[in-house]
Amino acid sequence: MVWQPKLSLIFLFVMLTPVFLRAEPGPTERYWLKIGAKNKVERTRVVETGASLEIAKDDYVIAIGDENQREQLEKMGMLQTSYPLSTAPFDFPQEDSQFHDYTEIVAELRKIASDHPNITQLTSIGKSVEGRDIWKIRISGDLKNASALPAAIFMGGHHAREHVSIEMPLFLARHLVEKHAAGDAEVTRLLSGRDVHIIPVVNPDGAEHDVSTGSYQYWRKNRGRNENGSFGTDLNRNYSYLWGMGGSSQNPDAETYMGTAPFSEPETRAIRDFVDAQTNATMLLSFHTFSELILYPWGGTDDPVADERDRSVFVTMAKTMAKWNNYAPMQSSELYIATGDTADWAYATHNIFAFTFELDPSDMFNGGFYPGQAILPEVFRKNLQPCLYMIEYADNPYRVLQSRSQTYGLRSPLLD
Ligand code: 0X9
Ligand code: ZN
Repeated sequence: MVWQPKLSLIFLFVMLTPVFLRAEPGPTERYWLKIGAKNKVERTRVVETGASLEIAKDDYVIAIGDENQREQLEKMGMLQTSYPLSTAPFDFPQEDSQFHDYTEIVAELRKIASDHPNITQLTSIGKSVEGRDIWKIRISGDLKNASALPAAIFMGGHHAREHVSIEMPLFLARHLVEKHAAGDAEVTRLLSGRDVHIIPVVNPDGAEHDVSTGSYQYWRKNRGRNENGSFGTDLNRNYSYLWGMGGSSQNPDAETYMGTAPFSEPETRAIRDFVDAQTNATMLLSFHTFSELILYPWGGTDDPVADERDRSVFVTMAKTMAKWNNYAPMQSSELYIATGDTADWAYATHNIFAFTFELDPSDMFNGGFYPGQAILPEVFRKNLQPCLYMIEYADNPYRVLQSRSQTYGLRSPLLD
């Protein structure tokens, strides 16, 4: 019911848009797909075609897919409506100058590092397919001993078109160093006992590709060349835990292409090698967009996390963080089953309490992947406390199971 009036609005927009502003439909045309799917079994069938699921409602989902996936879903009797992506009216690059492209990300990180040399270290953890460095900024109030301190890891930009997910970790880095420099008591206390690692963009090639033409490309994957000549592996399907066991595609053309092997991509290998070596890490947060969700393992299976205490930590943390950002907390597989994502791997392999946030906006009618820069301050505001909370509890995540007053004091600014 919601879809129809919106569709007609979009239709109107398209009809009024001068022809020269529209991309020519071609064989590689991709589509918004409205698909009838009432439960996670049906949602999983959708992602298994290789389409990427963007919005899940009670009885339908919105996905992005190519002609092939559109046909498959039609044959499966699930497709309700489809709509060419190239005519979607969410294209405001000229007004989005506050977003950072790769050069600006690097410049910003270099500035943060050179302005705050005593508490930061900027290193490349590896190179992308096209040879771009994947930068990580480390922030600690006690750099010399940081490896012996509890660590929290934040990352963004696995998916190219999810630019807000790059801005959030960049903001966090800026916030921490600036508050520290200003003598903010809470941040100074927090950083004095923690080792924070921030990787704003895991997929720099994809992010660049998405903005390189002056209009958004709706690109998701990395930019590796596949055997059939197509481009890209879905980096959030390329981690090793239960790789290829559901919710990802073997078709290189698909949005959710799993790659040729676990960690076949240099970008995921860089994250793997860094996290493997970071033996002090207990918390990890991977930012994505959009839908306003807090997701915790497992995402690759319906089974809940087996360890009861760990499960309680995940649930308690997700619910606590939801109070600040008002996102919906849930086990990842409740959204849909997808194997090979970052959080499942980090928890399965290293027992790290790993979360995925789907940041603002709530849906495509509020801008989808391209909501415009005006939303950024609000996204930063509501997601700052969840980040500080993860850093705070990195010393012993099981502390979240104790009552607040035992550990925290109700008047802590972190709980305001
Ligand atoms: O599908 C993804 O990789 C994430 N959503 S996105 O729209 N940003 O692409 C969600 C991953 C959640 N993990 C699982 N459901 N396993
Ligand atoms: Zn994503």
